[in-house]
Parts: sequence; structure tokens; C-alpha cells
Amino acid sequence: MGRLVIVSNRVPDPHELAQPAGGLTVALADALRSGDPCLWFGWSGRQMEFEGDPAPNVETHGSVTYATIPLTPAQHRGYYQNFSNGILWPLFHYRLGLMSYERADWFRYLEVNRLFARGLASMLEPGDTVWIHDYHLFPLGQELRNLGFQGRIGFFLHIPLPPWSLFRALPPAEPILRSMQAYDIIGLQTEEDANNLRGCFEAEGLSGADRVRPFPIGIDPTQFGADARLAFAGEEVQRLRDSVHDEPLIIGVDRLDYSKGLQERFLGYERLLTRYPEHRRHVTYLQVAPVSRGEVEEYRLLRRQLDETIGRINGAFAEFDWTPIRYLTRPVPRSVLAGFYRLADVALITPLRDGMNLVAKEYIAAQDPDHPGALVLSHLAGAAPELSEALLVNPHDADAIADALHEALTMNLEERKRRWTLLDNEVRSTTAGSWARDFLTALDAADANVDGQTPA
Ligand code: GDG
Repeated sequence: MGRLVIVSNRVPDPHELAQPAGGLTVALADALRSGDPCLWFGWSGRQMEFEGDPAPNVETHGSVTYATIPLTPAQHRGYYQNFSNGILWPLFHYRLGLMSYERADWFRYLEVNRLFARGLASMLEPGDTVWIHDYHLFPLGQELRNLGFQGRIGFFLHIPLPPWSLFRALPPAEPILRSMQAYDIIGLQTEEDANNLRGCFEAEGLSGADRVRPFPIGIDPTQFGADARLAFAGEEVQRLRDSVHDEPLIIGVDRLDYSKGLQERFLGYERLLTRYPEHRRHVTYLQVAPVSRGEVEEYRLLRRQLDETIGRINGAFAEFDWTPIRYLTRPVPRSVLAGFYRLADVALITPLRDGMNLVAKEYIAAQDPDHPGALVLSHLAGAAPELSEALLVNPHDADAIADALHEALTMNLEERKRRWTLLDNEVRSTTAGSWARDFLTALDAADANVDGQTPA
């Protein structure tokens, strides 16, 4: 049997795998605990000038071999910052107005995908199964086929995929969809995303709809629950608990990203304080929002906007001994975060769009079954169809957020337990491990794309 070869834009530093602050790495790290031999290929995170193709840097830790290549500053800017994060990310999160397209960035994106393909092809063996991750690497499968790789190649998209009516606004919509014909299986987070991709294929007259399937991603709930119990006894949780004096705590945890609906969420919390004044001087909202993609202009603007909004709300509502919002833009160690989730009475997770949203699942896994908290969740998160027993809200509606927060803060124990039990069953039924196994089983069962053409 050949190896499993994982390809993603970033390859985690094996020494930092315990502290990843991004959904893709978290899920794959959990899925990889199986111990089967695996090669993980991607960008090293380093930018350097080089001539010709850089040789991959190879390091083995346990059963996983990490192979990484650097990018030049111009490649990094065009492929990663501009095309992946300035064009694909906003469009795929339904934010056409934030997309700023330049054809030169598309060419850089193709150039880096070819660079990845050449670097990886030199390490592939017949019989290997290749699993490519996320929007940075749509054309990679086709590039590997062009270099003669005949084994199975699967692709998983971690973010939403918009309907054709939006997708078609992408100037290279057609070549991207055409390149996806190289995949034996294409996985998406939800049925809605899968239907959207099928619709795009159909609109372009491409076959391949039969290879598109939803594989909702999960976490390792047993491990996360254990981490949460351990963290709960730790010093940081004790300090947080002392600081809120047995008053209710709301928590939000998101990369600082416009897709996460942070601005709208703060306005929803402000509406709670306005319309339900009984919570003033009692409730605390802790938002952890580690800075992400700080080099992209849109993210710098968002950060300034949030600073302004939080400053205004805190200024207007705070008392000399009470602050309504606590806001951290540094990451909190995962081992501490799990305890914060367990302590919090409510999780407030209201993305405007999200592929899945693992934080929602982590919050459920971290709860004390005898005293579970309540989850307020955007109905536009990929997790919403599974987590339908959460208090689902429209993240654009400040009054709906305020009402749901009030309901969560006043919900009796019996109702919290009833909802949590159902939510916990859901979180346990699709884990990171079962997600990876289901995807790889489907890939294994697919007709191998032997001639590089669409299988019959
Ligand atoms: C993408 C898709 C999809 C966050 N802050 C800290 C921290 N985190 C961890 C969380 C969670 C992960 O990062 C975030 O995962 P999400 O799924 O919520 O969101 P994205 O990063 O946008 O992930 C998403 C995911 O891929 C997987 O397919 O669900 O829709 O956008 O694990 O706990 N971890 C630590 N400190 C922090 O401050 N240690």
C-alpha cells in the first residue's frame, strides 16, 4: 500500500503542532494521530529569493515526514496574499465587493501551483494517494496529472463554495473549474456547498458532479473534553473565574477575519445591554481574536473598526468596577482556551459565512455535562445544519443576537442539558478522525484517474 500524501498551503511546524490556531491544521493534526506513514507537503512559511526550483526541506517526526519549500516575496504576495486571500477568500465567503482582481495575481497563483507540483512530483511514488487541501491549491491536481502522476488525488475545500451566480464573477472561473476535473473525489463541508459546486460544473458544461460530496469536518471531542477538564483546574481559568465573581461569562473565539461577523456581533451584544439592562454590571463578554493575515489591507481596516467599536461600547456602558467587553488580539494557548470554554456560560459564534466553524464544536466538547453552557450560533455557519439544537441566529440582525443572548443567559439547567446532550451527540458522531477516514475511503473506492482524463 502506498503512502498518504497531504498537501496544504502551510505545513505546520512539527514542534508547534500542539498549538495550532487555524481550523485546517487543527483538524488534520487530530486526523493524523492514526500513526500510518504520511508525507505532508507545503510552503515552509519562509520567503526567500531563489533561482530555479528550491529543493524541498525534509524532516521526519514519528510517522509523519514534512517536506516544505520556500516562496519568493513576489510569489507569496501574488499567490497567497492577493489571489488566495484577496480574491478567492472574499468571493467564496459571498463578499464580492471585497474582491480585488488583478490578472498578474492569477498568473502567480498558477506559477506557485506548478512549483508545488514539481516539488511534490519529485517525491511521489506510484501507489501514493494524494489529498490536497483548500482554495490555495485548486489547480495542483491537474498540474500533477500533467507531470504524469496516475494515482488517486482527492481535494477537500475547507471554506464555503458560492453558487454559480457569484462564482462566475471570478475571471478565471472556467480554468479553475476545469482543473478540478483532475480530482477523483472533491469534498466540501456541507450539502449546500456540494450543490453549489455541482451547479458550477453544470453551468460550464463540465462533468464531475458525481465526484462531489459533502464531508463535514469535526474535532477530536474526547481529547478536547479531557483538555478542557485539565485546563479547568489550571491557574489561568482560576484567575478568569475570580475576575468575573460568579457572574455570567460569554466567550467568542475567532481568527480576526471579516467572515467571522465580529463587528455585527459586538453590535448585537451592545443591543443586549440596551434592551435588557438587567445584564449590565453582571455579564462579561470575552472575545479572543488572534490577528490573522495582518499584511492584507482589508484585515488592517477591520482591526481598526473593531478597536473603535469596542472602545465606544466599553466607554458608553462600563462602570468603574465593570467592563462589558474584554478583547484579546493575541492567541491564547489551546490548553488554556479549552478551560475558558468550559467556564463560559455562553458561546457566541456568529460568522457571516463559515465553511464549518470548529470553535462551535470545541465549545460543546468542553462542557461539564452536569452544568453545560448554551451555544448561540449563526445559521450561516457550516456547522449549523448539524448543530440545530443551538440557538440559531441571523448574524446580521443585532436584535436577534440580543434576544438569543438573553435567552441563553436565562435558560434553565434542564433546557441547557437537553440541548447540550443532543449537540454533544452530533459532535461525537462526526469527528476529525471519522471525517478523514470517510474521505479516504471514498477516495480509495473511486476509479483511479489513470490516464489523467476524466474517468468514465
Ligand atoms: C477554516 C474554515 C473550517 C482560534 N483562536 C485561537 C485558537 N483558535 C483555534 C480554534 C479552532 C481553530 O483555531 C479555528 O477553526 P475554525 O473552524 O473556527 O475557523 P478557521 O480558522 O477559519 O478554519 C472553517 C476550518 O477551516 C476547518 O475545515 O471549520 O470554516 O474557515 O480550532 O480553537 N487556538 C489557540 N489560540 C487561539 O487564540 N490555541
